[in-house]
Amino acid sequence: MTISRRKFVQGAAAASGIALTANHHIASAQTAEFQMKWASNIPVTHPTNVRVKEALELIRKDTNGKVDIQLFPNNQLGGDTDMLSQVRSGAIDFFPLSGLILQTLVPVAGINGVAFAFKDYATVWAAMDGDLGAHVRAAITKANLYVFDKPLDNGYRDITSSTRPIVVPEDLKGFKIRVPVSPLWTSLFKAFGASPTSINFAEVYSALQTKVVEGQENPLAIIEIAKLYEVQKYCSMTNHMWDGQWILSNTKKWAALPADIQAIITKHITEKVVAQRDDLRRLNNNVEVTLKAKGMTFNTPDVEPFRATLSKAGFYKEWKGKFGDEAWGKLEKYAGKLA
Ligand code: X2X
Repeated sequence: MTISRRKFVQGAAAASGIALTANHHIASAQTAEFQMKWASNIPVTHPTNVRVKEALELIRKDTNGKVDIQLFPNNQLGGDTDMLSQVRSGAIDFFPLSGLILQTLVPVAGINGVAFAFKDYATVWAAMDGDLGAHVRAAITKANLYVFDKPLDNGYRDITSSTRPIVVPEDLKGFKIRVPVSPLWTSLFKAFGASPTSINFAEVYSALQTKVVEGQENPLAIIEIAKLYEVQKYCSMTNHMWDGQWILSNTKKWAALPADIQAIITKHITEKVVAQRDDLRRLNNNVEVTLKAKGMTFNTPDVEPFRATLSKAGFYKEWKGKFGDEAWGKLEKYAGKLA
């Protein structure tokens, strides 16, 4: 009885081309011509995923249910390193990833993580939507991944700790800090004399809870949404780098989509990325109050000594050499002289 009713509903949905909201997933799973997976390393409540969900719904609607992209938030499909392999193999269709983690495959993609490069958001978006971003996207394409033009915002990153606030660069000496899996992140904290450990975001909360590491660094929105305040006491507003996510897709699977469908997906993704950037900037600016109420103690260090420490340690020189003159020139076009 149930089965035949369900079949009838599906048949009706398919015939009319109208998405049924109530039975939506059952209906679309049966009728969608393109069933695809969108993977994410952050919770479903993060503004990124709120906007992604809106985009996926509009894509379903505008393709009359032909394209059904399901969101798998919160590392449900694996940690970042694993999800990157899956988007390359085609097991995952869409995956937003930090340029710095993508650096393990596309070396120049880490360039926006050069410490203290972008003085404000106007500079970030001029660079990432301009020549610097275009340079990085060309390299991503060469590595055989499809990438959407506009990266998502993640935010300026700050350092949290369960043991001591980071006030001066010397406070980082020997500091056991989690960093994402990325050469630039490791090099940055080594240059400070810290003791960085590469850990995918999926394991960060437990690494902090069990004190495998003392601290980590992330934008405030992530610290709040992933509840890191439960296992961290201090937050030092170092703003040491801007981080964002390139929206990657499997090249073959993207190319297999009809042009009109590609256009619908691109339109909605692009519009929601613009909205996401606005949402996140606002949240990152306001969430300090919430985190203080949860018991975190904030300090705002003078960043000049941090920058000077990196210069002295040869951080900028090292990365200018690694990224090469062309890419570095494009970074300095926006950031000013760094090395
Ligand atoms: O892993 C992190 O720290 C996160 C969530 O900020 C990134 O995606 C880089």
